[in-house]
Amino acid sequence: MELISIDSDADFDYIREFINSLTTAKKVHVWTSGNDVGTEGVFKWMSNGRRVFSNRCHKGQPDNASSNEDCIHFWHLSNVYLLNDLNCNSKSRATNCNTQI
Ligand SMILES: [Ca+2]
Ligand SMILES: [Ca+2]
Repeated sequence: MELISIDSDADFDYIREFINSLTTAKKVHVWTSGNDVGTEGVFKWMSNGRRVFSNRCHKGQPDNASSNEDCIHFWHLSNVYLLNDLNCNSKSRATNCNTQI
């Protein structure tokens, strides 16, 4: 299994629409490969090492809440999916998206 990396706004929009189409009844977290495990505050995609763009994050995110959030996921909040950092071990309503784009 490979977690997704997102290289452009167009890819982001495509993936978000895909996630929305799959989870109409129950909104879930969808993990991506983005993380700041290597250097706190510097988020990179695991597969290619490119920086995660921050213009598609929820307001105030990423916030490294409780100094323990290193993994990027799609978070459905205020009726929209945007990115957020979350504890990598969180299992709350989580799923994976390993579709090749
Ligand atoms: Ca972090
Ligand atoms: Ca967060």
